[in-house]
Amino acid sequence: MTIYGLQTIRLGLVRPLPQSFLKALAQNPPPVPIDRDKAHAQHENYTETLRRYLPEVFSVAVDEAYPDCCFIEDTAIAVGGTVIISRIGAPSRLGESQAVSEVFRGLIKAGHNLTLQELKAPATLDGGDVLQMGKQLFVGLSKRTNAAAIEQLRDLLPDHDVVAVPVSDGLHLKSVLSAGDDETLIAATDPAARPMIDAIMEALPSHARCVLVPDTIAANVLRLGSTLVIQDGFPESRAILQNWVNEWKGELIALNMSEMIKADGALTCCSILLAY
Ligand code: CIR
Repeated sequence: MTIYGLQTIRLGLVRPLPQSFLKALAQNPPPVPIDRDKAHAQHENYTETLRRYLPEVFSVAVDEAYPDCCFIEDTAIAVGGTVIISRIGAPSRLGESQAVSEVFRGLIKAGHNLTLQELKAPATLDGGDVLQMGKQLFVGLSKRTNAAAIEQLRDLLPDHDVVAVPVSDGLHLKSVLSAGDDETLIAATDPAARPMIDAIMEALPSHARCVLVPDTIAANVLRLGSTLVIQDGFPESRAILQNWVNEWKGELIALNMSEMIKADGALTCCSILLAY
């Protein structure tokens, strides 16, 4: 199934939420502390949703030493069959990639046609800074992702156009925008997002469009074939996204991820999806 330029997602990786999640990094302490049981239930619901829509979902063993380990998106990026193991920009998270790399090695041994690469120091990169739209890879230059990572990505992905996008505000590039499909950027109306949107729209083909939503967290969506997964609890943004989904007669489902949001996590950050 190929939908609007999206390749079929063959498999996904997730990593369960650790008991230590209460110690996860957060740019600002949430006014209401994280409810761990609720967080577990939300993360399990997310995982079950992926299992419903993807042919295969693998789980990386949880590691209590890493309170943020459920945010697996940051540990590696998958571009077609090339998996690039990252070096996360937060020192306390650097070791998270090891177990993810081992799972990919196991998948390769089991016959998955993947190539494993890795970023090397001094590169640092969080997967949350990487936006893929067709053959273009937009990479946020942020507090977590540096120019050395962008240079290495250019060498590792010679058939892709790797475009650096300065992230002046917020944690990651995808904290304020994400790909609805290869030609549709979903982005927040927040003025802080504007320079990032402009840089991306300028580089995309002229027929690409941008769908703006008023809630910043709702601008991070997860596209699973003909289903668009969005954050629950943001009715204005939901109505806009529902209209867009109606255009291509897709399905919209909303997940409540309130406890991940408290640790700066969005929808894309809890999985690595592979389409190859
Ligand atoms: C962190 O600060 O690294 C985590 N608390 C949140 C990471 C979210 N990752 C993502 O959106 N890709």
